Amino acid sequence: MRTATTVPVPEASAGLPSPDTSGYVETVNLAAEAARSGFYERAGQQHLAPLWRVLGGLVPEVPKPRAVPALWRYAEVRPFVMESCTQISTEEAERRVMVFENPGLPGQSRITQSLFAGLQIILPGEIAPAHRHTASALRFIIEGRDAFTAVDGEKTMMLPGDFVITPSMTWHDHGNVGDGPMVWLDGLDMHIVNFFNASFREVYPGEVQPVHRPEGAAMAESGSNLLPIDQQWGTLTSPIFNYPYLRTREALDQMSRFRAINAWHGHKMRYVNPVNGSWAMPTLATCMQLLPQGFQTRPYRSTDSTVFTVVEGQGSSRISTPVGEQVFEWGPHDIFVVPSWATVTHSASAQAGDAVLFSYSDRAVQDKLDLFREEQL
Ligand code: GTQ
Ligand code: FE2
Repeated sequence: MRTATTVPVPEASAGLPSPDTSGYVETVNLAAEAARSGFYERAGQQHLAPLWRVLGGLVPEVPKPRAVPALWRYAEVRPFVMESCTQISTEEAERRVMVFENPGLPGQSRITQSLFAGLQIILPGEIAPAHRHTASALRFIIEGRDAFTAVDGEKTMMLPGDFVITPSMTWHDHGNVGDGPMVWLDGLDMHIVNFFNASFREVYPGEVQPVHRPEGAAMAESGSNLLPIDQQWGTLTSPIFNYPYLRTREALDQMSRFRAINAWHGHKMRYVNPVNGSWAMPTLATCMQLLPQGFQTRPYRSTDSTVFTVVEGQGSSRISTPVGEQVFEWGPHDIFVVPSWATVTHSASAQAGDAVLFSYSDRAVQDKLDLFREEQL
């Protein structure tokens, strides 16, 4: 794990008088605060608190994420994921996942304020039993083959680089029918769901759900720029639940041959829901980008904290926040996170071929709420 040496200190608890003045609006006379402590004390007994002591923190001038930039090298993380298999079975764990914890948000299962990320592993012959929940999940396949996920009665086999969706409240179980381990990155929106106290979860009566659709059914119905004329879709989640890397990579490769490159993103594509043209998932925005060998992006910042994982190539990302600047060197399967409003430039190494990065963020929510902002520097 690489991270900044400066990690923001958590705010002091609500004891009075508080030595922490970070939330005060600038106009408050701090010398006069002591004289007001009796008033604060009496108001507190009525569960009332003065806004002027906290307004600056409640409504900051610019985003001030607790989450810090961080990088996890796959070579350092993988041994722990493997060791988790000797510690616990999928049966006992329900899902065997090692969770990425942002150093600025310890103990909260958050890689950013709003996003969850973890590495899930399934060994040959294992099954992760069926359940469903309001939280949506994405799977980005890191290594292995011959493992499947089943979603509402349809199975899909997964290969490295595939982007697989588990929509809200769909029954899902995973299994490995191959002869080696399968590891994928789990991205979930449960922190967003829990922010609204809107979470439900149910365990399926039985280890796996019945499969009643042929493999490839969803792809046939909605994965070829064609949709059945007699079908309505009732959710905001894409009916395509596996976007195979083979097709994504081919699109990026062709694009890079004829299209002018974007100075801030390289060749960057968003995964879309073919039914409505919006993001593939209602809460999580997912993208794949190609940075040609030796290419360096111009500095960029946006309000969506973003999780990246490297699919191909090598390179580095320079990330600047108000507390400092860091350069993360990355290669295949490494995972790094860029917090809201941090400025980032990505560079693809001049030696290791084109770099390909998968990313997900909370932009799909911010777009719907008219909160998303970006700056191309
Ligand atoms: O695979 O169903 O990492 O429900 C967290 C919650 C994975 C899953 C996670 C889940 C799953
Ligand atoms: Fe789940």
